[in-house]
Amino acid sequence: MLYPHLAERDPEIRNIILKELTRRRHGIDMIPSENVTSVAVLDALGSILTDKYAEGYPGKRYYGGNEYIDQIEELARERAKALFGVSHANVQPYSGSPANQAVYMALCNPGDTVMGLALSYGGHLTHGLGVNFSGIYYKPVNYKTTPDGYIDYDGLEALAKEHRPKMMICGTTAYSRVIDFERIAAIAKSVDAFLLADISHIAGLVVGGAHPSPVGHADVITTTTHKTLRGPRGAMILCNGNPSNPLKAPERTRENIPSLVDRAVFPGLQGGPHNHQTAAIAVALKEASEPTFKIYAAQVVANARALAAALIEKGCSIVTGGTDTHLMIMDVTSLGISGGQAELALGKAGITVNKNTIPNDPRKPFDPSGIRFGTPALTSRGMKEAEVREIAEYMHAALTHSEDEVFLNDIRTKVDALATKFIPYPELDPTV
Ligand code: DSN
Repeated sequence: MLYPHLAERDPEIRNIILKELTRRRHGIDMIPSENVTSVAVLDALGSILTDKYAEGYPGKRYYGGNEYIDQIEELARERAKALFGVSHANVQPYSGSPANQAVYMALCNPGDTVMGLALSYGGHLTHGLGVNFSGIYYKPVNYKTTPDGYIDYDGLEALAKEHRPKMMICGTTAYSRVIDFERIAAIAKSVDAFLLADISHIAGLVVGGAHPSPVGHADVITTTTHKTLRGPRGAMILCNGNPSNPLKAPERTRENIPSLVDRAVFPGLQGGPHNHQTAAIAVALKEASEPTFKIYAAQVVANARALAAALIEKGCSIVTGGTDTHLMIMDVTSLGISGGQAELALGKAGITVNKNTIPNDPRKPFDPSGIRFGTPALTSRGMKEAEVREIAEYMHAALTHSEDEVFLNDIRTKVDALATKFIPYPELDPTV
């Protein structure tokens, strides 16, 4: 029986978890920031490590009894350093937004100018947006993409020269093309700005050799651990150099970035690290260093390319005309529907995507012109190009019959037949 202790203590919660597991088994999750972790990652995440307080860093804790927690955090740090090829890793950020917040705190003063890709053009809330801490406590300047959807590097350079930001951010949540870290680093250097690369979406592709690495170009790198990296929810901050004493305020220089980062995470922003999460990150990093992960990363991109090509063949409009990564954005307005309607229709057909703005979107973010979807989770389930081409058929059929409930239900039956051939978490059977 799955979750026997919950069955005894809280069957209500257990039943809802099983319903979610069943939903996942019978549908296809194409939200590109989601994935299917290994059951080993889940084991670490559900472990007794959650009970322990360990404020501080290995060897320098504010609580006793941390000899084994230290070993876990050290393993996670060492694995992160080896996998990404950096000399310092902080594995304590609770998630991606707190990791980015820590970098702001480490490298900028409130009121400093920061520059990132606009959210509505594929950036992130924390890359400089008025309603987020990044726009409330700092002065955001946003670069955009050109009308064809590629990052406007010339525009970025002109803005950097005009505004001379303290920190520039590269990294995306809804962008399907390779990021030219070298070019952005040269621009940051020319205006003496720190460069943060937020590789949350592409970290798994980077370590799997399917996207260039920002190491050697960016001053500091943040990543979540639960997207293409296929770990638990969580985040890491990576950089080069060695921390001195993180409890003394160091000068804001490039050499001091490791100390500045550590000090910003704790005691600057967080208290006790989530040790169960750290252990699960360590497990995911071990898995990502195995040769099969390279095959996974290459297949994620091959699947995304095959999906984009199949959709374009059917007349769908994919921003930039394709993808180099794990995701793509589709403009659905030529089909006579909005992004919200597309998300709903696909949901009824058993395919989960999210509505998303397209570059220079004339519509509002709550019901924009596009949808965002990708291949990390379905590739983890073992699907390849043939299955992805089948999915393109179902997506196109659903999108062109978005009002026809009977038709959508018929598609759902076909999606179910495909989904149940590639069950996520095959070790976890909700029916027993
Ligand atoms: N919410 C994440 C995503 O879906 O891309 C970014 O934080």
